[in-house]
Amino acid sequence: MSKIGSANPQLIQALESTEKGNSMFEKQIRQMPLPVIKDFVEGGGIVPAHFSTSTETLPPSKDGAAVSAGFPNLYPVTGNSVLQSTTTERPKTSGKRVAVLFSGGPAAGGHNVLVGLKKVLGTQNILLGIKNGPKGLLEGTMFEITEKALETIVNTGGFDFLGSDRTKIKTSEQFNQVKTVCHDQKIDALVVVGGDDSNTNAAVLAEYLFKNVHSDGRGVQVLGVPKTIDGDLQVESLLPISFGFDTATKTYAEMVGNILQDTPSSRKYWHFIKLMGRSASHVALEVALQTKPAVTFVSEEIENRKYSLSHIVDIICRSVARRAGKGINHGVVIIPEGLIEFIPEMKQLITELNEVMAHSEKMLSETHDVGEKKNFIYGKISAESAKLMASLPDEFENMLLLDRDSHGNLQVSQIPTEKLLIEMATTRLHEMKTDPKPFFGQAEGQIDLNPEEVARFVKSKFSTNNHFFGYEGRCGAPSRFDAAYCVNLGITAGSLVLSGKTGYMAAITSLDKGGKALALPLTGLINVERRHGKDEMVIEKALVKIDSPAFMFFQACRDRWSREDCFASPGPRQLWGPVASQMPMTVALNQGYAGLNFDLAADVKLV
Ligand code: FBP
Repeated sequence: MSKIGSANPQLIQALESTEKGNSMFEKQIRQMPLPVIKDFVEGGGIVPAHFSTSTETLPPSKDGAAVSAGFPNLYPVTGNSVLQSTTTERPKTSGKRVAVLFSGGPAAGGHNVLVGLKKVLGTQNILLGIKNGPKGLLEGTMFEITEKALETIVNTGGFDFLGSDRTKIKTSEQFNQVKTVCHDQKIDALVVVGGDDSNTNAAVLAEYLFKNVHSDGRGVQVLGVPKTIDGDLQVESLLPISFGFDTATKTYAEMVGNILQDTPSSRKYWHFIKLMGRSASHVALEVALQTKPAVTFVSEEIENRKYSLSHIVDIICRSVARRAGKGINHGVVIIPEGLIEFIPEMKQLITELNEVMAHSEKMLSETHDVGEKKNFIYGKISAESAKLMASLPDEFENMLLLDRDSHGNLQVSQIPTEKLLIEMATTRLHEMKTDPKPFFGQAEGQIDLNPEEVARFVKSKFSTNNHFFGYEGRCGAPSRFDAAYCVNLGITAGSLVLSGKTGYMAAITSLDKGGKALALPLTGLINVERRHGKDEMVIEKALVKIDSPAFMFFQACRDRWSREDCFASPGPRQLWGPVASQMPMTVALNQGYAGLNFDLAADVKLV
């Protein structure tokens, strides 16, 4: 026992024992039983279910002919048909070696996918964990996941047990490497836990490994599990959400709620908060519904209504002026991470930059002088895009030239959109205060303040703070929703393996009524998209629909939230008690559920 000054040695010992993931909280959550869909429970334990064709199908892909030609082995088997769990008989498969990997950014709940898989595979099959994502698959670095390991990882956040990375398996050399690893390590099935790009990779692997991997002609089954905090892997009523979204949005909503509570207390700041979520605005919309800030941008609306950067600044300044007119000199603006890519003029510029950068990769990587790089790029893009790019502050212009990720996407998390909007809003508000006349009045486009309110606005101060909430939301302990959802997704993926299926992604629906396990055919999700300067077959990102119930509800409330303080603070995510069973508001609204509570049948003790 250590002795430190006059501190009580018993307390010192208790504090030292919390190291390495043993805080009181972590010890408690490992004990938490979770609800499991009734098809997977028998005699109080977890058992696999068979999967057979359901009455549901995916809507036909607009690129069906190309997909069928690109997946000659898989498409005739999986096509567009959705499978559903059935309990008339249970798979009795044994002796399978199943390898699982995490791909892409972390998302809370991943460890519980492993728990679900291990539980359903049982002791008669082997679960192997691939280290460091697709890169580890290429290298063949894997180890057996034991029952004992589950006791440490169950209900904990992060992907640290296996690690992850963003390697895209795309060359024939890489596919051969995977084939060799699977052959040498006698792998019967691979489970890819990832987002839209990683599940696209899973589809391609399922096709490539369909047969002739092992000496008896057998292939390797490949199954996907939908992960991403961005929430952009959804398929209407067939896949309500990806895992990780609920924990991330609850984490951000707590922080945004705290800031909102600070604003009328300190009464002097406008906070510009950018929220992670890459392209889609699901995260921003969910956090807005939970917290009700003054201004929230939804990128998809901006693209749909063709708003310019200047119009976006106008929306902010209207809210600032209206509130200042009433003596409210504070507020919160929520900005989705991918906003700039959705402003039509910026989108055009970024698309042109992506093409130039994809086709001149070698030349650009060999040029170290930033000026020379810029001159080269300016010479390759259209005059309008060059003009827009030159008009942006230097810092912002440089950010647009950052290296792309392995999928050819701009790394939008690095772009300081919140700072750009602060700069532009400050300039515009200065103009409005210097010469208010054209901006205020009853005419169309003017702000409807009376002279007294205008005078109050002119005298007001606009002090700002900027934040980016991103990584904070990805690895915390999973919310009860994500913890339960992931165990069930893992059991679904494991059941599909034991039922001999390949080329499917696990999904859970009817989240408000006991849950229903589905398998979505990956080929049915694939479309042709322009990526990395060429047409590629990919799973389309599910963006926010501006005619969706969630967006329309937000639209109906936002004018009120913009003019006065209507905010709510959802508080920290709860793992026990009545608030713990709350699902994302956007999911409940879009799925047409009557309430916010999720219900996945009976609680099962996992370790
Ligand atoms: P995935 O799509 O792989 O789940 O990653 C999502 C995400 O968290 C985005 O929201 C964000 O833009 C990106 O990862 C950040 O990536 P990185 O971890 O490479 O910085």
